[in-house]
Amino acid sequence: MAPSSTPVSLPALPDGFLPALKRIVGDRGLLTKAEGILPHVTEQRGRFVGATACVVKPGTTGEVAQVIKLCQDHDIAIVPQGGNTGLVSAGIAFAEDRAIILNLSRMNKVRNLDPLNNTMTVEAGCILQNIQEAAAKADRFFPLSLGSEGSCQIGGNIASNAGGINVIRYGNTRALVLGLEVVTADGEIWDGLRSLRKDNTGYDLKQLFIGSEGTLGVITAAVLKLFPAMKERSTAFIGLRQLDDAPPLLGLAQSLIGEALNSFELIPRIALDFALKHGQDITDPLGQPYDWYILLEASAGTPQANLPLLFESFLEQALEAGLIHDAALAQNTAQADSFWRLRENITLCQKAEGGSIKHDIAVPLSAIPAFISKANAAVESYLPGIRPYPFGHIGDGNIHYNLSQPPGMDINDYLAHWDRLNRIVHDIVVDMGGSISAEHGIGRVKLEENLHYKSPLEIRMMQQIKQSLDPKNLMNPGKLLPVSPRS
Ligand code: FAD
Ligand code: S2G
Ligand code: ZN
Repeated sequence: MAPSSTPVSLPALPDGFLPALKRIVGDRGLLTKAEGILPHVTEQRGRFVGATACVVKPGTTGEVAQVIKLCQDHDIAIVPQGGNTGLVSAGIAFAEDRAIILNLSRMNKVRNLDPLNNTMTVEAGCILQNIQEAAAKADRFFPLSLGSEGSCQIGGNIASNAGGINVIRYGNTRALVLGLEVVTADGEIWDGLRSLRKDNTGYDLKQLFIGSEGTLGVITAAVLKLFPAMKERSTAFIGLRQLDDAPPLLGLAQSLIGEALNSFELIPRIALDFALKHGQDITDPLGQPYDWYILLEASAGTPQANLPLLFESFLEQALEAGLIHDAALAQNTAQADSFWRLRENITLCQKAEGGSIKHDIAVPLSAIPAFISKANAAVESYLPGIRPYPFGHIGDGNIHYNLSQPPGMDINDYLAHWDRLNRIVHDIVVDMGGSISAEHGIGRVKLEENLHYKSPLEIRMMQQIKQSLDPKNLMNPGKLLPVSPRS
């Protein structure tokens, strides 16, 4: 069941707790008034509103450690928070969590950038876009890129193991982190900020915290991998004859363009229609309607790369093979950016059309056309008038299978179908050997669904790890794993 969204009265904080907190972080590091707290307890889509007595914003790793120790002493839970752009309510506190929110925004320094070692050491509160820009200034490339990059923070990206549009070439966040600094649940500072590609001295502890959704400790800094700056970029917006042609088209692109291929994104006609209707400065790149589009991009580190030639021969061969109807090859950066503006408008423009019940799923790439047609048939027979809105990172098997509210249906009547539609879609996904959360994580919103599908052994193993690293269950209780009684 989705989390409650009716804020209930909050248990008061123990006497002396707030003054002690203020002594650690000072006035500017503490929000206790409702208007200051509200944005921190409102989930991205405004679907759920949580509750907390205070938001604390430490300025240093030492302050984070002191805050955690204070919470330990008073048995107060902690919800770590970055940019609060998460989509599974993992970064907000709910009344029943009896937690404070520990927001990392003030820890936003780039501690070191070593172009020769191709590494960058950043604090958790660095906004992703600022990291990308700092890397570019040093003639390097940091490939993590998502629609929320203007406000999400690297600590949240790491804790949610974010994906985005460049995963087929560079992997998820998990593949981009070399070292972490973490404050553990008992307030110890673990300095794991190693900038090595090889370190085989025991368990790879950082991997426990990557994707842990704030349930094991607070990430305060990270060493990130950097790559050579991209000097050549080719971008195409393609109209498909049919969805079945997407997997062979990717195969052709990978065989002809090779590892220079960064992104391969699926866009359905309905998303283009919504973007043209609600978006700013959006044009239809092909000028006539197709049912499905692919936005793909390749890049190379050398300006003389023969990427444009490879790209053109790929498009010619795809046309000859009857895999595509039409294509627009961006003639300049402005045109390439206009294709991406369309893509990044998809979420916002769906919101403008009303309620969206979202499914962030992954199935084997070859199964995606079958999944979409099976899921469409299932949801349309369950709720006639519902509008499937499948888009996203088809290149790595991840589809955002979002369902737009039937026109004319009351939003609350529609959202009442949340659980039933989740189960219809997720049953099909799991039958196809897929995952019910490809990149957004579990949080609170998908907790029950995850428990339904994940093997009891996997849940037990995760609970054993949680129990050993956070025995008092203070770190983000009730997210990712079922709430276990506080010891
Ligand atoms: P928050 O939302 O603040 O927190 C997310 C999780 O991380 C929570 O569990 C929180 O407790 C934990 N956390 C945050 N900071 C820390 C820390 N320092 N230490 C420990 N735990 C911490 N996601 C994708 O993966 N791919 C996409 O393509 C994508 N596109 C998006 C597009 C839009 C328009 C929007 C609104 C969201 C999108 N997202 C996407 C979801 C979201 O942006 C990502 O999950 C992002 O990584 C969250 O970062 P954040 O800083 O906002 O984290
Ligand atoms: C994206 C955003 C969330 C959604 O844009 O790639 O991760 O499902 C998604 O709208
Ligand atoms: Zn995505």
